[in-house]
Amino acid sequence: MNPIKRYKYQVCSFGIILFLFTNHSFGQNPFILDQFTADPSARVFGNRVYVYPSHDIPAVNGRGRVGWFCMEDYHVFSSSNLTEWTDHGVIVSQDKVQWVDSTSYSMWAPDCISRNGKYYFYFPTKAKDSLAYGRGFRIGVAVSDKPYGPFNPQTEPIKNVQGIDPNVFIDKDGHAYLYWSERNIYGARLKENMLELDTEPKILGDLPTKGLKEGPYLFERNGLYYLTYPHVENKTERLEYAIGNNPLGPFKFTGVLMDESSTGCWTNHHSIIQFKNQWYLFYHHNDLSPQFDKNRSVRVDSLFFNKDGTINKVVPTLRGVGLTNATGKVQIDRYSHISQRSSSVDFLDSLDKFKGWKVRLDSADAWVQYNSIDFGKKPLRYVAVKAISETGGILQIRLDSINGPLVAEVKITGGADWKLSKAPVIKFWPGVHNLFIVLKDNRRVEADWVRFE
Ligand code: FUB
Repeated sequence: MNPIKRYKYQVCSFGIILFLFTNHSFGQNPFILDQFTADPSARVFGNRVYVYPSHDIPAVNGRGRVGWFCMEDYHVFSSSNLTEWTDHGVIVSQDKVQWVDSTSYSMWAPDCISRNGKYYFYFPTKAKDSLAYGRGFRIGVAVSDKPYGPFNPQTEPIKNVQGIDPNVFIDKDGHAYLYWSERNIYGARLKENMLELDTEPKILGDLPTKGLKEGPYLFERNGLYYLTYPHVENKTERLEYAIGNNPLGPFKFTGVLMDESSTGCWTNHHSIIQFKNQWYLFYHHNDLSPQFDKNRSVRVDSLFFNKDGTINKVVPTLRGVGLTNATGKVQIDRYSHISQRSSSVDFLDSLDKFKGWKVRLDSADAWVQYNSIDFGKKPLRYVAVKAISETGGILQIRLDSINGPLVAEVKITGGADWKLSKAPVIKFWPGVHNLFIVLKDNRRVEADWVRFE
């Protein structure tokens, strides 16, 4: 093959590979829809956000402990806009790390950080030799030249660290710190090599003493060090934070940044990053597994600070972050708001939840609102709705308010199957708008998505 042809071939195959790995989730929550993901550690490397989550899989007899967490490997996901995510595949798995008990399925919450052109991936799990390493969790490190691997696991876990949920922070003076939890939250300085402790571990306080604390995540903003962590104050974990003037504290409990999950998901685990001048909270719920909270899904919402440095509580949304392209499938079941009366959301297929959700509008004037759709500049002439309605029904599509400009009136044909119904766009409005879908009469319609063409 001549060099130009080879180049074209490589570009083309890279494109195909990227396409295959791209999960078009359009920034809604949860944002990874083809597998369970939990404990998202988000990092900005270059101009992309990388998310290193745990990878929940259902435990079955012979694989993990039924009814408990079950994880055998880690994937990494990345995005340049927080709306389209690329799954880079498996980066570390329990059967490829020398010291790990590959029957334990305990590859819990990880973290990753970059230093001097290398990427250090920290993961907690159980060792196969409990006499040498103890019975609890140890923390290992795998090293790579790229944020998406391949990662090369060290042959031994980090000495003098026993616990879960590693988190790493590098301060402005270049010192690196490792945090982890084992009922309490611990911290210690790391050596320059990022693989060994430089100081004795210390318990970080002054945090609430009652109830489990785990999942530490430390960041710095305007000279304040924020130690954030999940804590069970009542029944399930909520996210709290404490502020200090030093990476190892002391930290003073300051407040709650996310309340307990309304779904009853017992765990929450998070990370906080600034990307393109906006702060974001990554966390998890059990959206794709409402009956079993050990199969979780990662989410992201915007986070805002008050002038005094305190954090505004983040309220979980389905809509998530970023703009959604009008020409993609707008998943209106991930709504911004929905009418209190005569509307609901359910799974498309109760036996295969990975197929996603649908919105049901039952009687006249029931509506669903989906914010921040980018219509671009080039006129779009049709709107298509994937919907089902036994009787047939009419959906009005309006912009920016429930009585805003009527963009289209879509007649949904009656029948027992899902169909694509199309209608012409009455007037095209360029730019970014909020979309309102309103049921015109009392004939029930269920809709999966809306797309402009
Ligand atoms: O994912 C397993 C464990 O659940 C994590 O290590 C904890 O932080 C909790 O999210």
